[in-house]
Amino acid sequence: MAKKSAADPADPAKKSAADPADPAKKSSRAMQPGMETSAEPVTLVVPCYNEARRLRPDAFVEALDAIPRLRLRFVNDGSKDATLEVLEALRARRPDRIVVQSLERNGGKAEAVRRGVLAACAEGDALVGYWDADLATPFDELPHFLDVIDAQPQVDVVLGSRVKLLGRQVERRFHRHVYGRAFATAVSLMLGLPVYDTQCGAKLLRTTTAVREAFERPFQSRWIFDVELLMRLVGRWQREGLEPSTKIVEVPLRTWTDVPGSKVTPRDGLRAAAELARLGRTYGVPVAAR
Ligand SMILES: Nc1nc2c(ncn2[C@@H]2O[C@H](COP(=O)(O)OP(=O)(O)OP(=O)(O)O)[C@@H](O)[C@H]2O)c(=O)[nH]1
Ligand SMILES: [Mg+2]
Repeated sequence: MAKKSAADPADPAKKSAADPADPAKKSSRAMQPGMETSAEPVTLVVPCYNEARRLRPDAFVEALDAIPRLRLRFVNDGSKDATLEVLEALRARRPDRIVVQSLERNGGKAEAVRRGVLAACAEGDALVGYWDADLATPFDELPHFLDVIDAQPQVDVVLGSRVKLLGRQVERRFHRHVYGRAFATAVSLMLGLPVYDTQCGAKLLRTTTAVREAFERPFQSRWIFDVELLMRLVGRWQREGLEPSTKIVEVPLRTWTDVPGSKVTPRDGLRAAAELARLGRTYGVPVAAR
């Protein structure tokens, strides 16, 4: 069950255009692009599985203070450690901007994100994203995602992309980088789209009917649900006569850090390859309009 903040009726996450008390509706001239308080609020779902030791509560509070339109929905994925206590303490620091949703049993990141996104959609949020709890992608990157989605109404999906360029701090372990490049090349052939990075843990979505419906059914994939999400969307857009390459934008990150404590093992890499083959059988190669 979703654990809502005590101040639920006044929850600014439940925005309505007519709510003058909503801080997200007040205008501010001094903010940087993507941070305007007059802009549409955005809810980020943060899946958390046994994150008690890795979570940096101050970083989340700082982000909320720096980006007035931001709300956070943490989904505790049946953690066995003190994650829920840590999240509740964090929520108490900004109770009107943070929701903690707790799932009884560990269902994996895909299901945790799916449940969080569906709950945010049910609240009527027009912009929803998901962001890994380890903050491998720092919140400083979020305004760039918002700039894209604010400025381009036809764009429904913004993907963080870990492109290793000179002058940027994108530090991935060598073997993860090489495996990631091979994986992404296979995915782009399957999608029929030149996507560079589907597996970055930072994504922003406009909750159109297509996007909402893409989260309705559980994902068959546990490890590469981001790919399955794109396959669902690409198939649907093609069916509706929309060009998928106009609906998705990748934002190259300036900073991405390989945060220690990842629960992903080399065996998961093999599982991901097997899941990709299975997704190809389900959604077609390249993804077909069906
Ligand atoms: N691994 C794992 N992560 C989960 C699960 N449920 C939720 N998560 C969250 O998913 C996010 C990603 O987990 P990480 O262990 O950092 O894995 P990753 O970022 O995909 O892989 P790295 O690139 O190695 O960091 C974190 O916010 C986790 O707390 C789960 O069952 N397993
Ligand atoms: Mg990580």
